[in-house]
Amino acid sequence: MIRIDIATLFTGMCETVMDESIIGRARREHKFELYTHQIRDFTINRQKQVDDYPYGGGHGMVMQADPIARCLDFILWQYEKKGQARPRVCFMTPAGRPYDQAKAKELARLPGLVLVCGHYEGIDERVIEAYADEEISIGDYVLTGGELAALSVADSVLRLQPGVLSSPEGYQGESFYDGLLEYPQYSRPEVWRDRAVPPVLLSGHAANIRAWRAGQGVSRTRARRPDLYLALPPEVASPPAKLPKKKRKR
Ligand code: 6GU
Repeated sequence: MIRIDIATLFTGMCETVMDESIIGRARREHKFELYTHQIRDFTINRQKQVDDYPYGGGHGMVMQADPIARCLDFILWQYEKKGQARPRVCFMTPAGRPYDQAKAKELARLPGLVLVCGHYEGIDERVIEAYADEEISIGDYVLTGGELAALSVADSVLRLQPGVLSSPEGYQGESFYDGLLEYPQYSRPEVWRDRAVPPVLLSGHAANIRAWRAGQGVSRTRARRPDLYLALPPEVASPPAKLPKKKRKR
């Protein structure tokens, strides 16, 4: 069973998200272990200060190395005490390696994962040097803190754990699992505001439905994500299932 630890200044935010929905239910059912740690609890100064001005000047504050280091020492000691292998330590920073489903699958196979959330203008580089196995970014945009990134990583890793989703097919046919975008989905009613469900889906012809969905997956990927399309193996990309006739209005 995988264990994830999140080191953060905003434990409430992390607990709230991890207690909701599918992940929350799986957590209550002990399908994995997840702990949040308040970095401020590991300060040793009277004011419980965790940040300070940047050397060399500049605006904003920098998260100090020591509270993070002491927090990580505590987490690593817990693993050691239980005789568990050292967990992978990942710092969430916008300068990290871009996160993707391949990384999610890699992390999902590990027994332990520690996600460290920065805040303010950054984290003292020395604690990253001393503790980080890797730095992860969730995309080319800037967040106010690492929490939303850590929660995204935790969610994407936890949903791959046995028993978290109702069935493994839940993720095996989906976007990015095989480098393709998902085919479009429809539910009742059959006609909604003059828009009908594609007739093939009502045909009951399983092979035709499979073929239609595969074609949709490929054509959508080509139209929306040429970067992913070019990376597809030729046997997946090759049957250029007809391009959409009309572009959707934006
Ligand atoms: Cl990991 N942190 C912050 N602050 N911003 C980000 C990010 C992480 N990934 C993308 N933007």
